Amino acid sequence: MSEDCGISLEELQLAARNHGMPLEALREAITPIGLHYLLIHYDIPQVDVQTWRLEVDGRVRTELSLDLDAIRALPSHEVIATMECAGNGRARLAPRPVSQPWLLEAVGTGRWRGARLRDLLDQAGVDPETAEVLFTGLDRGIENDEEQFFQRSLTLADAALPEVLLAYELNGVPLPPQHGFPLRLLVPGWYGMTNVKWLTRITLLAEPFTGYQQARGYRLRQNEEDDGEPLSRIYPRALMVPPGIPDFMTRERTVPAGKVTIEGRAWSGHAPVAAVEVSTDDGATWQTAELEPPELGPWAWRSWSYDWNATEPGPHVLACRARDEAGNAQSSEQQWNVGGYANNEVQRVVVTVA
Ligand SMILES: Nc1nc2c(c(=O)[nH]1)N[C@H]1C(S)=C(S)[C@@H](COP(=O)(O)O)O[C@H]1N2
Ligand SMILES: [Mo]
Repeated sequence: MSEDCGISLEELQLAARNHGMPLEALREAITPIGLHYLLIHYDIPQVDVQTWRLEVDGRVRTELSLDLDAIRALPSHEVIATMECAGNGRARLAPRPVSQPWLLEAVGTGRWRGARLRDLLDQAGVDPETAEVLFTGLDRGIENDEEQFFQRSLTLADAALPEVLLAYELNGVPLPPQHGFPLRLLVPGWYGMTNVKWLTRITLLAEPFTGYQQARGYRLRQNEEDDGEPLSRIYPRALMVPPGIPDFMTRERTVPAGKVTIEGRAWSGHAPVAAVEVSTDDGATWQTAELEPPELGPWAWRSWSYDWNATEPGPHVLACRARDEAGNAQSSEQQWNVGGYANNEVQRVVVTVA
């Protein structure tokens, strides 16, 4: 990062709270809990599980107020899901949208366990005229001059998908405070903001939700007047484990000459990953990487590798890119928008062959 990007103290303050996944952790199929990225708009709420309840209200036959045992008593399901923040890649955009300044590390893969949302909705009895399901977290703050709880909605059809969970476990243990204890929504394949943490209320709405995080935030807007399209599913991305060893300050890499196996993971929330390609000449030419089968199921990243014959001493720019079976691909140039969302420009890593 030689360019002076002028990160402000406010951005640093966000970045120090909301850490990313160190990219060497791409070696792990399931991200260890402390290495999974974090994004928390306001404060982590302190929850007393004895008094905590999940309220279900709005257009339902029976309003519910459930403790954690009641949710654990529903049939439990496990989903391995790769979660990525919609702002991943934001920090290199020019001009830089001022928010959490992610480079590429806002991703992680968890083994989530919970009850199916649709089992709970069945229990409450949903009015068929319902338009949306609103999810409210316990965390409260001020954003865009508006005091609010963190809230997001889904259409009833999306909420009823079988992979959508009310998750109470991550990697075999109760959710840790930073990931939404005691309960969070998990919508596999969708950008991070969909997965409301510290869930306290589910409300069935007759009309679409128009709160800040839905109507203003998390939309692809070209200017302040533009309403933009809402973000939903994750666009494809491949990331590599940075090869060799890093320089402490620049984090540029050094490898010894010879065969270098470049490895990484690739994902898409739209469709299965179709191919991963690697370039060792800054994107001038691309070679097909070896793509492993989807061993972790349909909602998780897949591992890939490519053997590079690194004979020429000096600096090289490595890059990787994925595309999915729905025809979505990674862009070779950044896609600017007001919020700095869904920027899946290819990763570049400078590696010096010694
Ligand atoms: N209640 C609540 N849920 C939330 C958020 C939040 O700030 N509050 N952040 C969202 C965003 S933007 C992301 S990217 C993911 C991050 O989940 P993680 O911190 O468990 O990785 O949580 C989402 N759910
Ligand atoms: Mo996010």
